[in-house]
Amino acid sequence: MSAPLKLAGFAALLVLVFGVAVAAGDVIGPDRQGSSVPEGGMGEHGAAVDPIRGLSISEGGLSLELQQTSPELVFTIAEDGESVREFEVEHERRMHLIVVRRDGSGFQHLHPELGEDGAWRTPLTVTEPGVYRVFADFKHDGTAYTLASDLTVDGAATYAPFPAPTTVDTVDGYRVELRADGEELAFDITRDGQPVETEQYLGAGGHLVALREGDLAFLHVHPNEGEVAFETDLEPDTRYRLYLQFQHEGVVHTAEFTR
Ligand SMILES: [Cu+2]
Repeated sequence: MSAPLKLAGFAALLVLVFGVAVAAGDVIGPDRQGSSVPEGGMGEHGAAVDPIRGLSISEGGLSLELQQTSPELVFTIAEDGESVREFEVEHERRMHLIVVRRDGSGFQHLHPELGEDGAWRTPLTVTEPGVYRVFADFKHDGTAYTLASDLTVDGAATYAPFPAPTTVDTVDGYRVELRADGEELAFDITRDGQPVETEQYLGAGGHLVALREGDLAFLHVHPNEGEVAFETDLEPDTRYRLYLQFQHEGVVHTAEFTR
C-alpha cells in the first residue's frame, strides 16, 4: 500500500476510534476518553505500539535531529526535511526530554520550549564525561513517540553497571519504598516516618521513567490514579533503572531504583 493511502486509512481509523470514544465518553465520563485510544497509536507506526521505545533516532517518518548540545540543547523533530511544529500535550507538556548517561547516571528530565523557527531549546548542563542518551518523548498526530540520540561529553569516562537491585531509596530527606505488585509498581513515600502526600506533577501523583539495562530501552509506563503507582511491562529476568519523580512542597525530587 502506498504511504498516502495508508495514512488515509489511519486517519479513517482514528476518526472511527475517536467517534467510539466520544460515544463512550457520554456514558463513562470525559475522563475516560483519552484512555480509549492506546497511547502508542493505532498500529500504523509499529514500534510506537510496542511498550519498548527509545532505541531509534527515527520512527514513523519522524527524526530527532540534535543541532547543538552545549550550553543549550537545540533540536528539531523533522519530517521530510521540515521541522514538525504540531505537538499534542501529554502529561501537561508538549515535549518531555530525558537525558541520562549510558550507565544510567546523571538523570535529567527537562521541558524544552518550541521556538518560532521550529527548534526546541533547553538549557542543559552535563559535567561528567561520557556518552549520554537523549530521549525526546512527545505526541504528534495522535501517536506517541520516543526518539533517542546520543550526546558525548569529551573526556575519559568510567561507566559503572547499574547498582544492585534495591527497594528503598532516600532522597532529600524522603524515604521511598518500591512495592511491586504484579505488573504494578507502587511507591510509598515517607518523611520522618510520616506518609507524604505528593502533589500533582505532570498530571499525576508522580512520574516514572524505566530504562532497560544494556540498551537503555525506554519503557512506557502508565500512572494509576489515586496513589503513586504505575502499570508497566517489565520483563522478569531483565534489570531496569527506575527514576521516580514526585513533587512535595513545590519541589520535584527524584528517587532511583534498580529492579
Ligand atoms: Cu516531562
